[in-house]
Amino acid sequence: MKAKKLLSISLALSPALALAAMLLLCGCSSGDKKPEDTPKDRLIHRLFTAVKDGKILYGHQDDLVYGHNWVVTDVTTDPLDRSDVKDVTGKYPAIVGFDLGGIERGDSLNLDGVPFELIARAAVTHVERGGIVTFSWHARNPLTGGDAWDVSSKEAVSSVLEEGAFHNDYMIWLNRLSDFFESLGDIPFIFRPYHENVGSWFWWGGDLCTPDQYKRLFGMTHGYLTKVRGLENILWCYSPNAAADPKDFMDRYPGDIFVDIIGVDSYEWIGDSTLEEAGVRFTAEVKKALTFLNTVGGDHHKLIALTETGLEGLEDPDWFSEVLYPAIKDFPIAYVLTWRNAHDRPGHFYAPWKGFAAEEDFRTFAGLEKTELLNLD
Ligand code: BMA
Repeated sequence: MKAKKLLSISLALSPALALAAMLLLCGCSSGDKKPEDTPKDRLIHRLFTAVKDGKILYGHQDDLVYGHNWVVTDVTTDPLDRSDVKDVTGKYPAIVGFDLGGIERGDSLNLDGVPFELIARAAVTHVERGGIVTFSWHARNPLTGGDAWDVSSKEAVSSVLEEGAFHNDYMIWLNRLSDFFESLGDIPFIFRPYHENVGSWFWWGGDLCTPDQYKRLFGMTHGYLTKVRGLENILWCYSPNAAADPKDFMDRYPGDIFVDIIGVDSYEWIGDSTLEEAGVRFTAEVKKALTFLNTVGGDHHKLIALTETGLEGLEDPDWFSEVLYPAIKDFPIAYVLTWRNAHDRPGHFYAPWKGFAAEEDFRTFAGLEKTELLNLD
């Protein structure tokens, strides 16, 4: 990390000096790089290879740090070998997701009460086992001090852009985020900031900022982490929520140089419908979104993924093999990630655990042709 210190010092002096320092430290220009030279290149290649082989990697949020009825309490020495997915299938998920909400304030626990120290150890452990990690970031509202869901002001995004009143404060937030990423060492990972941005439930949402402001927020974050902090191991993922018209995704697309993966978040909601109606509606939404992403991914040469999904409480015990799998199997997505199994909210889970009714179906899903969990050699 000494090289990064040198870079930070140069940056404090002048951006031009920093760029020169970066090139010096690399000992090369990016043109000298061979394909698959860096950890990031290798992860991109691995994901493209999975797609080429017709595989969809399965991911689960917060796996390893807690499950439906257990939680890791020994942050520093727990072996992190428990997983609801592994309890049921014998394998860890290929991808594990974690959320960094709270890192911006310097908190020691994330918004769901997970110590960042534990998240860092679990992320590195998972990668050392051969898995892949992805981070989302439910950052607090920088203008109001409320949480990520505080949409009381339409000025939050503009307030942190270069000319905004909270720009410097936001740089401190990005600095803390970067410190966390730097603490992971050289592992490559997927970062998915400012997600579900076509909807309007987060301060960076569709009605809360203009497309240009959104793109500037994403680009500014990318620029700070990569150019200022020299974090080169990040696969940047842009992941709007499934919108009625998927074309809306691209109004806020940050641009090819800022994005490695284009994903979409889509959940099944039952509401007043029957299970069957909800399944049909979800399937149609996922297929519509992935049909669009397939075209866009091809046009822009990007990986595509179903970055968040699930049916809360798995009321449909055959959901994984009979609803999710048929909805995704014909699309070249690199991965699908189901949301977390909260240990402190009994109904808030998205993957089965040992003893739950949908256990058998999940084993069926795990054994289907396209599904890939983590194969430990
Ligand atoms: C949501 C819920 C919340 C949680 C948030 C961030 O979908 O699971 O309970 O705080 O994600 O993890």
